[in-house]
Amino acid sequence: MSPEQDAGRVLDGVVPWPPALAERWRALGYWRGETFGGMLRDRAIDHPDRLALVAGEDRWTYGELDARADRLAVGFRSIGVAPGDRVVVQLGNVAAFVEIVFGLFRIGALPVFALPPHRRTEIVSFCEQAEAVAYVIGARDGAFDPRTLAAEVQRDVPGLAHVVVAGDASTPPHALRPFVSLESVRAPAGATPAAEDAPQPSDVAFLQLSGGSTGVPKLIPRTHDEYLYTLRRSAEVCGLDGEGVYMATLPAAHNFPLSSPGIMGAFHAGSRVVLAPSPDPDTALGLIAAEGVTITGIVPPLALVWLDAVEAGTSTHDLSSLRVLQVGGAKFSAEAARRVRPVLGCTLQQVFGMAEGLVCYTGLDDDEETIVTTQGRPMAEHDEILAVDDDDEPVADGDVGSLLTRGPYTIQGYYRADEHNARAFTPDGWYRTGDLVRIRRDGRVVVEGRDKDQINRGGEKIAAEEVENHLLAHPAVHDAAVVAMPDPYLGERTCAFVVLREGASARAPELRRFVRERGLAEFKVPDRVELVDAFPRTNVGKVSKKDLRADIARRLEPADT
Ligand code: AMP
Ligand code: DBH
Repeated sequence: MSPEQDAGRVLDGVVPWPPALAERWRALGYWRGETFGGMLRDRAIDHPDRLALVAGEDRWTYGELDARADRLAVGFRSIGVAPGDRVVVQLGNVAAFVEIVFGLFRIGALPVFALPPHRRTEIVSFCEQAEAVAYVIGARDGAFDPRTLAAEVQRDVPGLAHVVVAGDASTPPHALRPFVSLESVRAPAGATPAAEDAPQPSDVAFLQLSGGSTGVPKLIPRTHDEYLYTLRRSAEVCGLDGEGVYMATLPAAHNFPLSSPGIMGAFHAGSRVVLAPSPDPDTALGLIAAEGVTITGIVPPLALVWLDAVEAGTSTHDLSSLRVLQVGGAKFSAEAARRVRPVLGCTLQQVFGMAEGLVCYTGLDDDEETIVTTQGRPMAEHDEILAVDDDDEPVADGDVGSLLTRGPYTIQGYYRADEHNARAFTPDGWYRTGDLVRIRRDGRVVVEGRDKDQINRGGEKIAAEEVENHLLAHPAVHDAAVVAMPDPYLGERTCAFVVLREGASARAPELRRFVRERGLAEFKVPDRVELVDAFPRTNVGKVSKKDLRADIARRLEPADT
């Protein structure tokens, strides 16, 4: 392929793969010139009548899913969504999520994978950063009505041409323009998208989200070619084939249940996907039994809930079909990890991954000690990992260092983020993961901590700076510093230390409410607010978050004992 073709459909603000590297990954067989749309078509041709997707009442075969994707591809095109356009998709685990993203893939439009907890601030930011032409939402979920949110987003983002609702599309009175229903977008049966709309394998397929460490969450461009490699290899490492049944327990748009091997890896392998509407043990473990689920992936706090429910006998579902329980997104303690096999009767697979690329897995055949005490090894032979010190020099073998990585599927840069990219990548193209790890002599990685300014709240990532900025918007707040505090269940929760302006007064509940009312995902609202007179400082005068973390950990101790 020529360098011109390498660039594919050029999207401004994407750092392209250097042509020589792209050539290398092709020559080594990592990139095989596939696209998502083509992959689904191939599976549908191979086994049209095999069940592909189970979600609530919906049970679709590969043939049906393929035809539905085509009808939505044509439908989105007809309302004006063009190849290369960005579409923010915010749906829970419903069948529509799958047909919509494949519909968009087929016309080379890029889903932006918002998560169900995101609210106005996040969605507006995604729409603006991506200059999205459409925002797809679902049905009401308890007290939360996505249509109310969408109407607010429409007001804040003038360029947003369409709000598409997979569900009741009646438009709220304060909306600027009428919403459209997914049903009205869908083209008649038999419709097929134009061949020239189809993307190239080297094109960016979608924008994934970064947990981030900056004021605004960054968008991550992933191409068809490299992401399809991750699916193929993940399915292999996880032992998922056409006989397997993968259940998305976490929201399917998240990179872990999307791709490690996730729903996309399951489709790639021609296996069946089950979407769990809720991760609670009754629903999720019930679905494992009812649908014969063989593998699913969850975060550590959820693993604790499942282990406790089964051990206590409050959940008695038959879990004999479950072969692999993946746990990732945050550090799983060895103590909890040890309980998985005896309690659930399946193999634990630790997964240490990131939406930026690199994914490490423990092997299904690894000895129990390795499974329980490490986060596995990178999935690709040509993944490079390096633990470095503050000067980017490699640390001694087995010492803790900051993890750098590069390889056949780790991005070259965030979307439209030149300034941030200069810090997040080294001049030699290594991605700075911000994770502190030990790399064992056998190549296994053990995650020991973090040197990025982020809180990992049971797998939900919170950029300290983002929350600090919202606190600083309060008229009584002079300064704010958000740090992690230990939590026996979530691993970490957030504590905001706040210095008030002289003479001003504000109490913790008011500050928490203020952040919530700024339209932020609930998990980012500080769990605790501590009002202090001043912050501890480092020698160079910076706020010492290390001291603040120690301070709050100390304050929590008496309550624990
Ligand atoms: P993101 O960049 O938002 O996709 O989040 C990826 C980050 O989640 C990693 O860089 C780690 O900090 C964290 N993470 C994911 N899996 C694990 C794991 N198994 N153990 C510890 N941290 C993890
Ligand atoms: O936390 C993550 O982002 C994550 C965890 C496990 C991930 O992106 C993945 C596997 O692919």
